[in-house]
Amino acid sequence: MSDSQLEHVAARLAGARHVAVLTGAGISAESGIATFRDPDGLWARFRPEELANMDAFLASPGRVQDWYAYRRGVVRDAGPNPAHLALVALEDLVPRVTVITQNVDGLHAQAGSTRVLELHGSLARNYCVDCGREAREEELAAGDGTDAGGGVDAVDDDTGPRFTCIACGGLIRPDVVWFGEMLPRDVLEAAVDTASNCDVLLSVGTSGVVYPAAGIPLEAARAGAFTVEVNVERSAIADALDLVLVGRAGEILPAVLERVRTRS
Ligand code: BJW
Repeated sequence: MSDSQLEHVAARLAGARHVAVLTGAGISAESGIATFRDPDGLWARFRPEELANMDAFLASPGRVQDWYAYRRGVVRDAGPNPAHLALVALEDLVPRVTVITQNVDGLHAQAGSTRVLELHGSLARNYCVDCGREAREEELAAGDGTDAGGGVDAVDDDTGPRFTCIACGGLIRPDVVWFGEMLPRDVLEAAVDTASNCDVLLSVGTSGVVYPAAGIPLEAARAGAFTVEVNVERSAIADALDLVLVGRAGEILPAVLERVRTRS
């Protein structure tokens, strides 16, 4: 990442009316939350098809529930990092900032971002697959972060359901989007609309391999926005974007923000 690249991005941001930011697991990596596809990421240890789809859940509900209980525990102990906070601060420098996140950890809202679109749902919500009733946090708390439900190794054991609905006995699942499932229609529509109408789009910490999310920066590029990637390595969509800033989001975003601030 060169000085002139940073200046270029800062100049574009300073002149923008609407900035869209697509984020992926990489923005939370510096908060201590594992990504999916990095060498030490979640998929290095577990196969997505065994955990992040409905068939896997119905075949081994306890295993999948344990995995999510473990991840809820990790997220509960984590907090926003300088990358999340830089996006919050950007709201004071640009008329409109919309964060479109694939993350289910809630860290953008926790940091203070005011316009957040959660494409893949949230770990914080859980519901019954039979009656649709939302399970309250205290109904799941017992399994979070404990030996029974929390240890990441617990997902190696094939168990029966750990959490069932107190109203109907159905299986409780996280309100996240698994492979083969539709994204929430209103959220996806708002995200595509944002991409089509922004002046600048930042794609931060995503591998750009999961669709339709990976299509959001491509739509922004098609619509004429200035598109920038921030990633420790070039993603699958990097070639389609205007500029790639290689490095950690927690270092690059605060540095860019500082330069926008000096221009304002
Ligand atoms: C840093 C960093 C630092 C590290 N600083 N950077 C078109 C083509 C092909 C396939 C499809 C297609 N359209 C749809 C599909 C099918 C499928 C799909 O995309 N498959 C591909 C993988 C092949 N998509 C779906 O099924 C979606 N649904 C759908 O399309 O519905 C319509 C439909 C229905 C039925 C049939 C067909 C279509 C749903 C996708 C749901 C994804 N769900 C998950 C799990 C969510 C719940 C959970 O958390 O458990 O979402 S999978 C996982 O991947 C998670 C993430 O949000 C998502 C993206 O991952 P992300 O965020 O990019 O993380 P990583 O780990 O991949 O990358 C991290 C990046 O950070 C890396 O690049 C690092 O370098 C970087 N990094 N540290 C900056 N410090």
